[in-house]
Amino acid sequence: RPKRPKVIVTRRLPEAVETRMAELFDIELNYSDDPFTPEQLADACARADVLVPTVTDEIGADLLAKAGDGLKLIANFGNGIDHIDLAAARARNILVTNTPGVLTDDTADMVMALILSVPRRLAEGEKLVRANEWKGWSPCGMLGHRITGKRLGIVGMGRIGQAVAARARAFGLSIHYHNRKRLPDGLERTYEATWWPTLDAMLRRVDIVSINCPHTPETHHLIDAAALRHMQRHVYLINTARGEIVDESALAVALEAGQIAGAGLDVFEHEPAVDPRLLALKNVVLLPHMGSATFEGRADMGEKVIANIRSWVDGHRPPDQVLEGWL
Ligand code: 8YV
Repeated sequence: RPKRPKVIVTRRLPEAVETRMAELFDIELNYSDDPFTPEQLADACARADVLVPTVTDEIGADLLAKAGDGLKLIANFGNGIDHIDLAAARARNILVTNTPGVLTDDTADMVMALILSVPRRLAEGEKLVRANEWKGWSPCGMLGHRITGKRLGIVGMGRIGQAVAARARAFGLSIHYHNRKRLPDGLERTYEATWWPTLDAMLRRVDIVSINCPHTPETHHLIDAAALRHMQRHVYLINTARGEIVDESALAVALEAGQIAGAGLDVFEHEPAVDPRLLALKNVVLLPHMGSATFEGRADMGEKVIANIRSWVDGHRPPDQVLEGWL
């Protein structure tokens, strides 16, 4: 393995991360910060020993088929790796790493921010004040729904799901979760969580739904028109995971029809495009994929990427290697 590998980074990273990388590796940066075009990405794969992509880079089998023999590591700057064809990478002996753990708290905080914002109409109220349209306090003005005492259904009880559960309990929500694997007894007791072996059964019983699972072929459109029909009319849907887990068009239809009460979305099916029907609705809060966007988180992610590359250079297995069967 090259001692000073050629590392191509597809997006601008925090300056301190880039500086540290330049000390350690032969790095090439994308100074424009526009995502690479498919041609630029193919060129990077052809020339790099290590590629550092982000969620905005589609790394499919076609692209990897054109990769140079030098490309041996894809050190993703981010946790979700649904934009990388793992099987194609494996077939070419290219390792893939991600940055788990360091964006758990920030993402869970964003889930709570949305859980608090949507039922209590924060965005709507803020717009009213800014537009100079607020006529003053009134007993029935800006009424929303109470959070305390409601049932939260968490879809995907991994690190982030559990961090959401811990926070939500402090707000008086009861915790329900759907996960293929049930939590060990001790953890279930910690969150006083109720496990639902089937998603539909849980959706029928909870008041707020938070999506916290990865996007995989199995979870693609997990929340589709049928799943939305299982939810009660007062339900709020929160998605900070991946837009593709929700059928965005079906969600827009359900919201327009008042089939559910509202949604808080930080991710979309075709980012950065957002279904125009959602833009017209008052009862949704729409955020630009900023769940993990903290200075601290980005610095930690950079450190993880560097640690993964360094351990690969030293001939070790990178600490955050995405293993076969991670799904
Ligand atoms: C990251 C994310 O900012 O890590 C993830 O999976 O969705 C984001 O929070 C992004 O992936 C960076 O590549």
